[in-house]
Amino acid sequence: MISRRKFIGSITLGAGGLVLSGCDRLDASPKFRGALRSAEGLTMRAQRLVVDRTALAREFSEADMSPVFRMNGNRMPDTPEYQAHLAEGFANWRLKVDGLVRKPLALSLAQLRSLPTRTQITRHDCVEGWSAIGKWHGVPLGLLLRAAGLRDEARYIVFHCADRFGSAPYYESIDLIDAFHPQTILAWGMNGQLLPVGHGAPLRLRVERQLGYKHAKYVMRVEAVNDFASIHGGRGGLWEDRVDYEWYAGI
Ligand SMILES: Nc1nc2c(c(=O)[nH]1)N[C@H]1C(S)=C(S)[C@@H](COP(=O)(O)O)O[C@H]1N2
Ligand SMILES: [Mo]
Repeated sequence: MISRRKFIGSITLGAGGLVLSGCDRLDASPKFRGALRSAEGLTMRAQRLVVDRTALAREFSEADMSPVFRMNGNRMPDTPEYQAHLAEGFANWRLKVDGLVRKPLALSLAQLRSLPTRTQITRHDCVEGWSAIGKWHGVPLGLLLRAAGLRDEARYIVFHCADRFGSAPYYESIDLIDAFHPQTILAWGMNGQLLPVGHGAPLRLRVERQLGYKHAKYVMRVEAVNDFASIHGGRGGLWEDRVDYEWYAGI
């Protein structure tokens, strides 16, 4: 009998193999990039067919927690708006939830913290090759989206962040399967404390079934959209736009 794990491996490797075998011969022409994208789509669809995307990521015990959790990417947004919020202890900061919703929300940190909280100890895997286990405290994203009332046309959730790389704002996006996954939270706390600035204060996404770059820090606004093609570079995230990281970074 073929094990489920082997089955998954062969399908996703098969789709990835299409990309690898093309690398030698093809350059970064638009056509090639298009081929890469459709191979990515194939990988995602293959993974969707065989992986239960609602399954939980592994959760760990306190004893497993990393003594040091690296800070990666931006550690201090440099905009005057963010600096002003930081100086006020985020007292006047509001998380906006808008776009394709019936009831847009603007929530203070105190309101977010008074909502039902999920705590989870999970492993963060960065595409650059490091991992760390940490404890996160936050509000399930699904709860906020239900409160805002997603319209039928909504298909993706976009996270707009306070920081930038050069002039490009950091942003990320996920589909509704991940948005309503029980471990997908907007975290305001880490390891029993309020979220440190370096890890994304006042609020950062944890989307535990995907790689680190999807976990947007410094989230200012959550926008429900039908399509992300018209947002920034059109590929659903800063690294997807800039360096061809895959939009779907499932682990
Ligand atoms: N807004 C924002 N979110 C971000 C980043 C960033 O630079 N800015 N870096 C990403 C990357 S590549 C990783 S690995 C994680 C790092 O989170 P940490 O600093 O809490 O370890 O945040 C992700 N989210
Ligand atoms: Mo990362």
